[in-house]
Formats: sequence, C-alpha cells, structure tokens
Amino acid sequence: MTRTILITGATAGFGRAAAERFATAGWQVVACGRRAERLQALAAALGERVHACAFDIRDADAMQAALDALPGAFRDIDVLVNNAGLALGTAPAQQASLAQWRQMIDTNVTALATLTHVLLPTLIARRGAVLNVSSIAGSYPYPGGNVYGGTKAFVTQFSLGLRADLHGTGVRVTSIEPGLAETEFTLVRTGGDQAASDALYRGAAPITADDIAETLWWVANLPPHLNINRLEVMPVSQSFAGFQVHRA
Ligand code: NDP
Ligand code: 8X3
Repeated sequence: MTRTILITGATAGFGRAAAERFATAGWQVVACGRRAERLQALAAALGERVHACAFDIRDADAMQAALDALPGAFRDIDVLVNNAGLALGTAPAQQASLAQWRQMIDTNVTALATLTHVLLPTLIARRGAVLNVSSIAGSYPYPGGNVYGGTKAFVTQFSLGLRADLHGTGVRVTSIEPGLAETEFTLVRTGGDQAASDALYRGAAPITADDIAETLWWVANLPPHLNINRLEVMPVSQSFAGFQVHRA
C-alpha cells in the first residue's frame, strides 16, 4: 500500500533530503516550505510522487488553504514530519532581538502545534505517526541559545505529551533531536554569513541532511508495535563540556 508523508521545511536541509528519500522509495510526498521555486524543482526532479505545497507555516489560513487544496492522491497523510524551523541569532538574551524571538516561537512552536492539531484527525484515522524535529538545544542549554533552545524544549515535551494523549490510538510520536548538522541552518541563523557557517562545520564531520533523512526513514518504517520516544543524534566529533563558573 502506498503511504503518504507530509514534510515541512522541504526546501532545504533535513526536509529536502527526507523528501528525496521517501519519494525515491515510492511514498507520496507533500513537500512544504515558503520557497515555491525550490519545491517545484524538487517535484520536477522526483516526479509525480511529490506535491509542492508552498506556504508560510506561520500563516494558519494559508496552511489550511494549502491542505484543503491537496490533490486526492496526497490527502491520506500517514506521517507528519514537523521539520520546518529555525534559529535566529546567538546574542545573549539581554541583547537579543525580540522580533527574532517571536519569529522562532511562531515558527518552531505555534506553527508546529497548529499543523499537528489540524492533521491529528487524519493521523488517528490512519494510525499514522508524528515525527517532530527537535534538537539537542532543547536538552542542553548554551550561551545564546535562549529562545531557540526553549522552542526545542517545547517540541520535545509536546512530543511526549502527544504520546500520552494518543494512547490507544496506534499513532506513533517521536522527538528527533540532532546535534551539529550542516545544512542552511547556520546561514539562516547568522543572516547569511557563509564564512561563519563554513567555520562552524570545518573539520567536524557534522551530521549531514542525508543522515537525518535516513533516521526519519528508519523511524517511519519500524514495525507498528514499536515507538521511538526520543532519538538524540550527534556527530562523533561532538560531546559534552562542563558548566561555566563566574568568579567575582
Ligand atoms: P535549513 O535552514 O536547511 O531548513 C529549514 C527549513 O525550514 C527550510 O526548508 C525552510 O523553508 C523551512 N522554514 C523556515 N521557516 C519557515 C516558515 N516560516 N514557513 C515554512 N517553512 C519554513 O535547516 P535544517 O534542515 O537544519 O533545519 C530543519 C530543522 O532541524 C529545524 O527545525 C531545525 O531547528 C532543526 N535542527 C537543525 C540542526 C542543525 O544543526 N542543522 C540540529 C538540530 C535540529 P523556507 O525557507 O523555504 O520557508
Ligand atoms: C541545532 C543544534 O546546537 O546549534 O538545533 O543548537 S545547535
């Protein structure tokens, strides 16, 4: 039976790699994001299994209109991948931009919860799955991570709460929590600073977008009696450091 997956943030990084992974394997893929031309290029490259679905995920009316306009072959969504998200800035809270904080909350929290709410009836009817892309930033605070880390803590805890509420429905929920991964993430975070992005990943053998696509593929294709609650992934080059201590 052909299965259908809706992936947010499919114009770049993890989402685009996941769209390619699932479409190539024969799934119907609803690929979402703001950059319509990238989604159209993806659909052109991958064929009729991909439906390009361009909207700003912060716009609940646009989201609903895009879902209402889904062609019949893409309506029976089995798996929702809540992947669209971003970090903006690394300034300490006391110097951070409130507009950037709001954009992160609107995208990473409000939009994710809204889309999940809209699709839950379909997912329950199909005994489907919700795969939420959280982050290690939701578990391990770091200077400048303030609201970004807070949004990802929400994603992780929301995932666990969903599991509790969906008890007995057969719907699976997973919080996937990657560490250092080379995508457009740092370009976006720094406002387009390619040198900063290159410097962060240089020599670190970071997680790749394909690594996370493969992780999503594995989780989505587990036997139906298994649920991965949380899955934390780091490159081998990344580990833990100690607490900071301010001395007077
Ligand atoms: P990218 O910047 O490469 O991709 C982010 C995706 O999110 C893009 O497709 C972008 O699409 C989409 N997006 C952002 N804002 C909106 C919006 N308002 N409406 C619709 N889509 C939006 O980053 P990643 O692939 O790395 O990020 C994917 C997820 O992984 C994010 O949630 C991120 O927080 C998380 N993550 C990333 C890590 C990393 O180190 N890279 C590690 C851990 C988690 P468009 O701009 O076209 O709208
Ligand atoms: C992205 C990982 O550590 O840069 O979520 O915040 S980190």
